[in-house]
Amino acid sequence: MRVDVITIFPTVFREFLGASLIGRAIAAGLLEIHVHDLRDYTDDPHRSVDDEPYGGGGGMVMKAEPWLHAVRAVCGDGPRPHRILLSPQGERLDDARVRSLAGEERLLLLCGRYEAIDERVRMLVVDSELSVGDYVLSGGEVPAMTVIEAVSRHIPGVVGRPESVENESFRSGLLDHPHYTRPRTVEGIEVPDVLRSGDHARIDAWRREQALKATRRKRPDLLAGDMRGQEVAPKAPNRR
Ligand code: 9WO
Repeated sequence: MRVDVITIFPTVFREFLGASLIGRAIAAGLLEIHVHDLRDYTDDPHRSVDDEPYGGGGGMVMKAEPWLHAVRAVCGDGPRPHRILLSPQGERLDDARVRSLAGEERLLLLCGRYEAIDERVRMLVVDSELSVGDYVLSGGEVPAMTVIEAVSRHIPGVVGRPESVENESFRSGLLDHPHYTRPRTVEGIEVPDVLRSGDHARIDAWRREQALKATRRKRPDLLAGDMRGQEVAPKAPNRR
């Protein structure tokens, strides 16, 4: 997969792209990432990318033309990328959307700054507007890294063991079960006996039960209506 990023802070991507999973995916040729400086696509001596809003009010608005020039230049060569603007006004990114983006040959991520972006950018060069959560940040760079990291995990070969991706939270629609490692006791808290029993059928059943309980308690919105009130385990003792 090829990902292009347009930002006024290209340097903030450097460390991120070299680290760990992403760095290895790039080195292995599974992922290609190009970061572009929006200011390179301005045509005034001050390289300005923002201006005052029509209609007044506070804050600065990102000018349309640098974006139009940058997007068209970056799209120029090769297959047409799916063009994504990261913004709190976008549709919420979730696991299903991440998987669908992973199927694209090319992505182009547009990272805004300041208080807003001229509406003509959305109208002319954006295919999807995506949000990573209902809060305002200072720009789209951190959300763009979120998209890159989440999508990369679904490119075949990027995560060493494909089961890791498949077993994770969200494919099953449930949160993860609790995990333990050595030592057996930490500040008086013991590892549950079942995990040391060696009985893998019981361990699987325990993990499924814990996952369902955790989801019901912390994220009931993830459960289908028919799973919300049900007993966790078929033979669970009556709690009423
Ligand atoms: C600022 C603002 C202030 C008061 C009320 C609403 C507001 N919206 C914004 C705003 O959207 N500012 C943006 C800053 C302009 C584009 C880039 N910025 C941004 C992207 N902030 N937060 C994101 C973002 C992107 C994806 N998911 C979550 C947040």
